[in-house]
Amino acid sequence: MLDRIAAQFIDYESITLPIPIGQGNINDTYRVDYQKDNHPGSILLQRLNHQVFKKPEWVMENTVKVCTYLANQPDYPLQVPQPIPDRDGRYLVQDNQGNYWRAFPFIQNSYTTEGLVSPELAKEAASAYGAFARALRHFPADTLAETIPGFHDTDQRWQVFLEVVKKDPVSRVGGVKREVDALFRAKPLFDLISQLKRSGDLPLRVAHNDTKAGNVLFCKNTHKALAVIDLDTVMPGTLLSDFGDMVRTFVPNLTEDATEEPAIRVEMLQALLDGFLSQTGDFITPIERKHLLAGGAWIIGEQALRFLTDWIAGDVYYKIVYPEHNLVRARNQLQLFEAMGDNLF
Ligand code: GN1
Ligand code: MG
Repeated sequence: MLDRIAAQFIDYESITLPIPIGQGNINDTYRVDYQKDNHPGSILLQRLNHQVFKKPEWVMENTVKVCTYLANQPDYPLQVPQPIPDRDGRYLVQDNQGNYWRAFPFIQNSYTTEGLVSPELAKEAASAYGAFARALRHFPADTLAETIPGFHDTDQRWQVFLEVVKKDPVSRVGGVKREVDALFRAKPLFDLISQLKRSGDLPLRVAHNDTKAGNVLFCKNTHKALAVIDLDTVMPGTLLSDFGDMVRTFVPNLTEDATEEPAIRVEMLQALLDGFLSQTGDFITPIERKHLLAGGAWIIGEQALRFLTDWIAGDVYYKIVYPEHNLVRARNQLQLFEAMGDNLF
């Protein structure tokens, strides 16, 4: 089946079996190697999860707009993997089960990393995300579609959480009283962030919204960043959530799936600040600068809220690998939230 999808995007004489790559919780990604006129080529084929992205065509519109803009910024230091149109010029192809597929160039000699990274690599990634924010600082953010409405609207997520706790559809609330209480301790910070957004103190910017280590391509030889990838959640948003998701994913000494209690690696916070501010320091506002670390605690708390909501709802959003996966992730993020402590921001 995948070879037929691939044939929509590329001409080839022979093709290898698609190799699954990446560890995303939402989409499925494959690398396809092929031969054409005795030359090898590779593309990425990706199934876009249309339960999560209800308007797949909006995702591609945003992606194409942002890629085109970035590719036209002479001082953007990174490569821009632009989506590949199919033979009819469309960026999405549907299979006979109704799934949506798109293709990207595979950047040779690159790697991504999902696990723990060194401070050097974290600084490099933060600098790449900073360069991305910098290149898009004059892009009219409000012309982008909200591919997932209210993605970082924590007030709205809080309401959804309260409703699911009330409904308790699969009788799990009794077992998570401590976790629910712990989330209430994050509420004052959620309120502070909402207030900063409402007042206009946090300017609306183009946000990437998934700034984990795994969304930066690094060069296998130099370990320098080559590209920022995964523009599915590029939307109008805030700079704090992008810095915040970096803190969430780079700073702990364990990944979000770990069952043991994660700790903060302070040297990583510094590496992220150094890398990010090297690109953004001259244009971000003093209020943004002041709240970067609070952004970290915010996004960690919000992720705990999202995982716990999904656990209580009966695992309807995130892919899970074993039954208690969402609960383990929620506990992990709550412990991380506590570890961030008030002294850091
Ligand atoms: C999802 O699939 P992945 O790992 O790129 C999620 C992120 C979460 C992350 C938590 C569209 O991202 O927001 O932070 O899982 N993406 C969406 O692991 O909800
Ligand atoms: Mg993603």
